Amino acid sequence: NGKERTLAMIKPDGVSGNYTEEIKRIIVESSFSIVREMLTQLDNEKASAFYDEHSSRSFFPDLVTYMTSGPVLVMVLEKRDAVSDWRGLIGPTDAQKAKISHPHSIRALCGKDSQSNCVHGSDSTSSAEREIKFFFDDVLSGDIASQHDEL
Ligand code: YYY
Ligand code: MG
Repeated sequence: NGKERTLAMIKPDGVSGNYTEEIKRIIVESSFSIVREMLTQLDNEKASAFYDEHSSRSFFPDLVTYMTSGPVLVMVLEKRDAVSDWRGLIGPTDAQKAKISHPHSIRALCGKDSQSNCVHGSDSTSSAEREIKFFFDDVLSGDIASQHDEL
């Protein structure tokens, strides 16, 4: 049916800043279905594994500290073109820049800077598949897996 799935996350600053309701309203109004959701607390090992591609970057230790600073809400979102549409909604990585170039984006709404940017979105369909399995190992990603009935 052409639907696609992506992994979205409300990061610790978004959850503690009480942005969950508003972000979920934006998600639903933008025609995504929330297929699964889970409030969870990342530990160092899990946060490091999630951001493994950035493990050699200078910002990595601070990133892990930030990501483990409080609970996060992870969600599997579904719609046509879910991966690119969710990336479009969240806006650029640096929330400071988002406030200027993408003032209606979610990162402009609740992010602070290039680290504390409130939300995550998978950057490709292959990342989405990996990240969905990372948190929900019983849920397949991609358009072969519209299994609402079982969820
Ligand atoms: O995919 P996205 O989250 O927009 O950005 P990435 O370049 O993949 O970086 C992942 C994550 O790392 C970002 O959301 C915050 C953090 N980060 C940082 O703390 N400082 C940077 N200069 C760049 C990224
Ligand atoms: Mg990324």
